[in-house]
Amino acid sequence: MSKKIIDFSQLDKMAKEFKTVKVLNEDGEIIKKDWELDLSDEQLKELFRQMIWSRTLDERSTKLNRQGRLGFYAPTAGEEASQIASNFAMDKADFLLPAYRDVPQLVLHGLPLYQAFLWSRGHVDGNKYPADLAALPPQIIIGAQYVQAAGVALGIKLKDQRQVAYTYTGDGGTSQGDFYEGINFAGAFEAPAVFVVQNNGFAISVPRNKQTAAPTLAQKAVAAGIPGVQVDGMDALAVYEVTKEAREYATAGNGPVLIETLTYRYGPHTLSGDDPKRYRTKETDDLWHQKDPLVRMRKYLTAKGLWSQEEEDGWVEATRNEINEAIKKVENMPKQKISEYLQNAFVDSPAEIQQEIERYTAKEAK
Ligand SMILES: Cc1ncc(C[n+]2csc(CCOP(=O)(O)OP(=O)(O)O)c2C)c(N)n1
Repeated sequence: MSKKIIDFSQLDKMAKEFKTVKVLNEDGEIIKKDWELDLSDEQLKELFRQMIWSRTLDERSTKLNRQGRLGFYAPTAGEEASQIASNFAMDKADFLLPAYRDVPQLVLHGLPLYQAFLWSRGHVDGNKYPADLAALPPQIIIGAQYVQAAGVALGIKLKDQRQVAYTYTGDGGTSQGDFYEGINFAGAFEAPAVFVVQNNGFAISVPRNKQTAAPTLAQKAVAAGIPGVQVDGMDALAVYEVTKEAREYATAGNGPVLIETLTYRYGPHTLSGDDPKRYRTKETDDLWHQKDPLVRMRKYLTAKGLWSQEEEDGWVEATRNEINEAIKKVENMPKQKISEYLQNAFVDSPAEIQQEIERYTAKEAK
């Protein structure tokens, strides 16, 4: 008989239990047997239109940033299935707590595009949200939204509403204390939160396998006593289905769910000085391009007779026009006043800030 009491093979056994959920293969064919899709033809087209919108927004935002017309920008191309399909499973009344890369979901949830651009340019008006928008501004502090999402979800539960709070972080975010606190708290209070981890392989330049010894990020849910699921994050139908089920589970009063999406960002981490060539090879990029979520959906829709080049071109053009109008509006607005910026820092400004406000107000009046 072995003298060992601890079952050290438990770790490996557990990792194998977290299989990646997939629905569409790279040829756009449904691989799940007896699969019944929860989306009508119209909804499928709308989901794809939103994904095209997001890719177009990414391309234009990158150019606008390079022209000095946008400020902070975190590229999203490659992550459309993860971002847009998860958002597609949500309700308007659900509360979104986005991270800096989740601007597309925020705009689709109801933030006017010009305000997203204002946020990128550091203008306070970018944070003045319409009253009916259930969302917070994007968070730059990694993992912080997880704690806030747990709190918002508890609020939803106390008000007896059938909604969820949903939030996003990256793979790196799951190494933060806030991540564990958030999922633990929501689990303990059975708060209706949907936590999405967008595992795009890198936290800036740090590869996923250098960030944690955990074989999957989905299994981090186990310690919090909540369900965790890993899904192919380049497969819009799988992401949609998983998020929809997670939402139903949470709104039925069962508590939160953690979803890990396996995805990839084609561009740099942000446009503020990162060069992905220093830590990623062309071979890795090429491999992920073959899994592209748009190509996969296009093939699937074509086989169903739901796609045409003309229609897609029309969507791209409409998006470009929408972006042009939004950026023009932003550029025609009065410049941000420093006094106004300072007034937004506190409800009751401390004496030193008050002095600064007065100093700048006098300067700006000249
Ligand atoms: C608390 C905190 N620590 C460090 C940073 C600096 N930082 C910005 S992005 C980033 C990496 C995030 O990687 P990941 O969570 O995988 O998200 P991704 O950007 O890849 O979606 C870091 C460390 C920060 N913003 N906040």
